[in-house]
Amino acid sequence: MKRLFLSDLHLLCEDTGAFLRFKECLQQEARRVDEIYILGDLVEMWIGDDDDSKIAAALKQVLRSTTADCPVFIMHGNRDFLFGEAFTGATGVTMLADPFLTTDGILLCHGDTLCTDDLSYQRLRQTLRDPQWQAEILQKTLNERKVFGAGLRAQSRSSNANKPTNIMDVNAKATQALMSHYGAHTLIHGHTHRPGRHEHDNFLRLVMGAWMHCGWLCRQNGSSFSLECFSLARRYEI
Ligand SMILES: [Mn+2]
Repeated sequence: MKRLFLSDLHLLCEDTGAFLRFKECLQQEARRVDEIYILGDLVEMWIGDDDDSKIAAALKQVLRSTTADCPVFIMHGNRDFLFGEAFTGATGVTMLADPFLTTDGILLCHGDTLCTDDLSYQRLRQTLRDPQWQAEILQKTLNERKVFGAGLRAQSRSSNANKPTNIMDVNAKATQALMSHYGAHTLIHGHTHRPGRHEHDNFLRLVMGAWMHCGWLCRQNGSSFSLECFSLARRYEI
């Protein structure tokens, strides 16, 4: 099985290096791998499937053409928790529950549920993922949601700036408990923006980085996993 995993692209505009590399990456990899997984925070903020911005249209177009060649699975992150049925219908992607266990024992999650030391974030997450709260947000006009989304991003920046960095990483006990519960041998996640390969006693943990200074992906080829980073300034070539 050949799979490609991405996360935390935080795409903001359709004409940035990150967006162009994302497009090239999906176009090329869709012909080479069996499945593509995007484990949350694909975009910087998703304010609803009716978003009429250029990036929303460009994103849907890229995903639509990719799913014609290769199945694409997407997990909600803490920025794109409003991806809904209209989005999946327009793009052909399949949404995944968080966490998701593959048939070959790989556990996938965005990563934020494991940051249990960050109590204020966990409280916020409960609200953001509450279906009733989401339904109320989606009742607002598109313009109201644009303002709301910008406020949420600003709030995230300022609250994270004042937090000790260790509480924004995954909690070791929570991670171990999750892996034992699912009996998985490998964990792949993002969210923390701390890319790395961690060989734990009884499982491997691969953390994808955010697409800031470079692009990141995790590649599975059978039982081997590699973490790769690449320039966002030059055309993506396999
Ligand atoms: Mn995140």
